[in-house]
Amino acid sequence: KKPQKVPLPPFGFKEYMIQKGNQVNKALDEAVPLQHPRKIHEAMRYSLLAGGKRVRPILCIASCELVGGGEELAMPTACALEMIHTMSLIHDDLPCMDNDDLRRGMPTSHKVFGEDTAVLAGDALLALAFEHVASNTKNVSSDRVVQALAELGSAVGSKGLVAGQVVDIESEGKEVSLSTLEYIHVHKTAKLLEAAVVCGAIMGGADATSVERLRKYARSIGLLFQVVDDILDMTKSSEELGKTAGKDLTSDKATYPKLIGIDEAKKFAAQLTDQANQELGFYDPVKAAPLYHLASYIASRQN
Ligand code: GRG
Repeated sequence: KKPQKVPLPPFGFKEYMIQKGNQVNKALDEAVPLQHPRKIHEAMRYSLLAGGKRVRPILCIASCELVGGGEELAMPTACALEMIHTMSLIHDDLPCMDNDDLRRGMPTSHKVFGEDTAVLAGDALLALAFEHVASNTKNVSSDRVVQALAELGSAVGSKGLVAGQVVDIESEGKEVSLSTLEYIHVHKTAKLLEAAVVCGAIMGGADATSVERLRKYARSIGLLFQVVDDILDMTKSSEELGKTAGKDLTSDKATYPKLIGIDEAKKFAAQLTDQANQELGFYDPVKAAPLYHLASYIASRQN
């Protein structure tokens, strides 16, 4: 069947995000009880339950439901994705990395708990992510659970987030080519979003064709997420400085608007949205409504 371009199906997206977000927050709260040793669990909970849009868990659940699985099949993986995302933020904020004082509007983990505990809270969240999927996924074959665990591991390690971070650090203060910028974005941001969608599909019982179709959708929205972030960064810093958009000189960090201009960056974002929607054209538009709207949300988000 040929994919068809369809208009965005009507859907209560805001309510959907709130409802799924609440379910995820409840499951995360239960996944990390405040136990002995208290300080490390306080630090894990502090960062994990500090808000955040919960985009990765919701993508995972939406993908699982699209292929016919119930939310409960994907919930442990959805939680694991947020644990991994949170640990990457804790480590990214450390003095040896970006040295940030604020995250999600609150003091960063190392500012509150000290650097030693922040490192360990990240490590513990990473380990718990894998344990949580392996121990708490119910009614999914072990083959599928193992496949999802492998997908998660590859998204995080030296072929995934860590690769992106390493190349990002190496590129600091240097002129960065478009292909290096894309490498950084694909690895630091898109890989985990890809794992979210792919793992959701695996847990939901998708066949191999569907998993790969949804992987393509996820690759497009993964890069889109970061291109939009770059555009937002530029617009925000320009507004703050009362400058014209497109002339941001506040940091030497490479971004899409800086390398190709704001208009081309916006065109690229539109292209990526179209590519993502094309993959969804193979599915019933009503069932795919959450993923259509998630792509559109990522394309037009303001934070
Ligand atoms: C993963 C083992 C391991 C180590 C960490 C530090 C590091 C290696 C990688 C950096 C990863 C990083 C900080 C990527 C940026 C990801 C990103 C786009 C963050 C913002 O995501 P949002 O907008 O944030 O979804 P909220 O707060 O809404 O969750």
